[in-house]
Amino acid sequence: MSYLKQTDPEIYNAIVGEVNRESDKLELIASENFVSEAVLEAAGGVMTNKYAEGYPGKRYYGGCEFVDIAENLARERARQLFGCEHVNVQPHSGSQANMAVYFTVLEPGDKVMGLDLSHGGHLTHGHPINFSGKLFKFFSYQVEKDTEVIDYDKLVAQAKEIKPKMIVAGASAYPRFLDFKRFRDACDACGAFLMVDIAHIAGLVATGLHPSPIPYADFVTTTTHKTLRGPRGGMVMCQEKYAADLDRTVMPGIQGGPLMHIIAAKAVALKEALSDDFIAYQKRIVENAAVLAQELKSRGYHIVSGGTDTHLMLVSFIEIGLTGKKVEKALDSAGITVNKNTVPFDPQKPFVTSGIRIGTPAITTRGMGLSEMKIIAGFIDRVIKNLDNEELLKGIAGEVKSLCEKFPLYSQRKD
Ligand code: DSN
Repeated sequence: MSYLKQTDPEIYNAIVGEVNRESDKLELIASENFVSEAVLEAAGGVMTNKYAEGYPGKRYYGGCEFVDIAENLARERARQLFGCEHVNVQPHSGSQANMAVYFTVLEPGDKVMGLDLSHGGHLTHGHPINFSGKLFKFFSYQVEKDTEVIDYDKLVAQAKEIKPKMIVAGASAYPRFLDFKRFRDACDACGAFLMVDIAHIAGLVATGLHPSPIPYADFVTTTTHKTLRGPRGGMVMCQEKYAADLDRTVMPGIQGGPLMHIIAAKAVALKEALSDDFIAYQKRIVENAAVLAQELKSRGYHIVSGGTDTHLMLVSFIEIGLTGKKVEKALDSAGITVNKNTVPFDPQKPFVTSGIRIGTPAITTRGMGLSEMKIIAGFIDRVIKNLDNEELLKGIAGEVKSLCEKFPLYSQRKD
């Protein structure tokens, strides 16, 4: 980063600070990951300079022969990885991927069903303060109070009653497998489209560790930066019959020029995701999450739904009367990064919450395994039992740093 150091020392120092933060702390935010140096190179490359409205072979600008190579590779690799008929790799984010699908087949005011945000859903699945909830008439489905999972018979019954034009499956804080066949049943019961947002589980779906929605869904959206371990961005997959409408909705419908450097980086990440190493990596993510959940459970914590099938777990503090806000802050002081998260039937506001969400994709990328999960569960437990003991939290931060040093990350960037 010698150019940056000279041109803009303030940004240079902020980036070095971030490299050190990522290296020295335990990153347990379930939606984050550490991309490879190859992905970083592509994302930081000269394709950022290029305007390329349109699609490969059919652009509104000249000089697109090399960005066309990048976008075609991204599309081919995504189709191969997920076994989908068509893919659009241009959405700048997961929100825009979801917006593209809604605008492809819905009209303002149409009825849609989505998982309640406080039960694990996402803002773009119909929250009233989000464009989705403002433009469309969303109805929430929820998890059950006793099991903390979705009851699919109830979902089908709710779909029959509401008769939505679309059902959105997918979540940002749901630790169990989603049953896409049952979602299809619910859609078929009322003639609805099925959109599945696999942003969180894309890496697991790509490697067969979570059942795929492709055989059941009309549209599948994802981000590319969570378990898929690519650059920050979005993607939409669909059946061929929707391809032309979807592509027109993405551009010119909701976006202008695609971010070609990010599309190139998506292509690189998708190539990495097609490797055997990536399958082994995803298996380790799931094994690590299962062990971490079990270790916390055996220390008496309430793990929502009793455990996890995926890369994440939710810890509920409703019974012990703590807030996610307080626990998040204390963990941060101890060098452990998580996010506070609402849990089902949470009495607290979203900025306070009664839970935290924990995920293993990032720490698994840096090579941590089962024995580290046991150590990390111990750290978390000690923090929660000593939330106000700053001296002890500082001591744990030292132990966290020593653990992290055994699993180096971006060390050549710490100049
Ligand atoms: N903000 C993401 C997450 O943390 O799950 C979802 O978009």
